[in-house]
Amino acid sequence: MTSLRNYFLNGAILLLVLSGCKSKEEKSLVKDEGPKHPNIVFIYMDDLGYGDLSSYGATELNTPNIDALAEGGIRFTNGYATSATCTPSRYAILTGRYPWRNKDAKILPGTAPLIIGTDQMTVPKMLKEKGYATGIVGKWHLGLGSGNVNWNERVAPGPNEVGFDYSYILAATQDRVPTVYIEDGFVDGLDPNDPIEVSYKENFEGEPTGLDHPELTTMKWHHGHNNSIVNGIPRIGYMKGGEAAKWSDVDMADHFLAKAKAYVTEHKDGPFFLYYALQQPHVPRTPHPRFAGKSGMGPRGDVILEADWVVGEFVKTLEKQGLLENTLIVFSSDNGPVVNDGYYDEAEEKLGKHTPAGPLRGGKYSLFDAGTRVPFITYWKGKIAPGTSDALVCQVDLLASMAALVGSDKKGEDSENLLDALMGKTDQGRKELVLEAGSRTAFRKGDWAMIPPYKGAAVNKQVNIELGNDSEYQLYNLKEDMGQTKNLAKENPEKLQEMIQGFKAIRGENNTEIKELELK
Ligand code: NG6
Ligand code: CA
Repeated sequence: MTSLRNYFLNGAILLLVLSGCKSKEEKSLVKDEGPKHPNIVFIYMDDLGYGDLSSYGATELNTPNIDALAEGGIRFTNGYATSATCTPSRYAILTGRYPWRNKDAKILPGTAPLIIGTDQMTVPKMLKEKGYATGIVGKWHLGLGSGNVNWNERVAPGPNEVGFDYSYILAATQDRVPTVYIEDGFVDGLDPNDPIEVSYKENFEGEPTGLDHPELTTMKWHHGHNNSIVNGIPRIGYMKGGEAAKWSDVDMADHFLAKAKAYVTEHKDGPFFLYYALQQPHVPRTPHPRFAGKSGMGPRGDVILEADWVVGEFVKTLEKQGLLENTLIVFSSDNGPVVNDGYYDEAEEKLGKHTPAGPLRGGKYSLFDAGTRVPFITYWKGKIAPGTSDALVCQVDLLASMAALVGSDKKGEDSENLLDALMGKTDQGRKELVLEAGSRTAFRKGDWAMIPPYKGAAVNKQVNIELGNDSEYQLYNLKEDMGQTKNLAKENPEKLQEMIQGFKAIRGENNTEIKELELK
């Protein structure tokens, strides 16, 4: 008995002595293994394609500042948005849930109600529970209010009700009304004597539109975009009043940058999460005069150069505040590229040899890979060793991965913890992924992509993009055929069956939405 007691006692003493003997270095290593609370920044582009950065192969555009993140961090070659348009991808990146589970997660008008439930888990909510300050600067496009918004009062619920302590946003898109900034729910700079009214149904009496008064426009509409005119640009939707609050399109990049820098500076004692959602290169492309003409590729190229400069300035701010070693940056885009998305802005004429989608097929709105495969970079100075990763990663995984980073047990319904892949510790990403374009979905598993047969046009002629619709099943091996040129469905029926089964297991055997779109 005594000897047993002595044995335990000695053991305990030995343990104490051992831990007391640990060198300083060992201690810091041990500490390093626990949950970390670095600052986290998502830099999210709007419609930037897989081939739009020099670090992703562009030869006609030079993007040194974003390239510096790609070269100093992990450049993912299989990084995906969930969807080929904005609203659903933005829903997924914040909630960790596939957007096709929510029927309202489709391109929203500026008057749409909020589509994230205020009781839903989100990246900022999860981080807030861990003591983070949480902010959004830039494009929102996830709806505001609960229907019939009065823009002259506090507009809610919105970002502040789903996890952000601070929000400075544009409500929908740069081409949609209301063309004003909203800070914590209030229209910035609104003159109460000049109230704002917004409608997507009918014009307000006496207000000129792009359709009726093309002579008042300085940017011409190609398709859609012929309602209210703001700063010479005809938009989607009608708006009246709010003159003093209207944004200046050419100053938007500088304006958001100033807000993002101020957020970092004010929260430098951290930890903070900043979701910085840039508006470029979505239409209307309105480079600041400093960048106009700089790319030789028209405004689309110019705003990509502008965005690259913005990213450089933002990173400099982190550096100046001494935060670069303590900040994880995730850079990506909400969907693939489109050249002509509704305005005559010379994007097509001046494109030259540039290929916004790189080697991929399709573009924005497409089920082919260019719709959803986008630049995807993680950067953390001193913590992430530079490299390229082929791991399959998706923005929907950021919730679970950031939760793992900060030691939270919160998860999104479809979010996988890919922290090791994002940190460059493994090349193992997720095994499979459902991809979405409009109301249609496709399936990626390993190196394979399967697109079910869908009704509808093969090409959207307005934007000149192949949508992925075909009367037959399509099966591609992306490793051997990145450009999806060779349909292997007939040649490889076993693989096709495996893909269909895998797809149905996630998407649901009897999904009525798919059934309506499917050919059989
Ligand atoms: C489309 C617009 C397009 C763009 C898109 C949303 C027309 C004809 N086209 O409906 O210009 O605004 O919506 O883009 O109106 S997204 O990147 O926000 O999803
Ligand atoms: Ca977009």
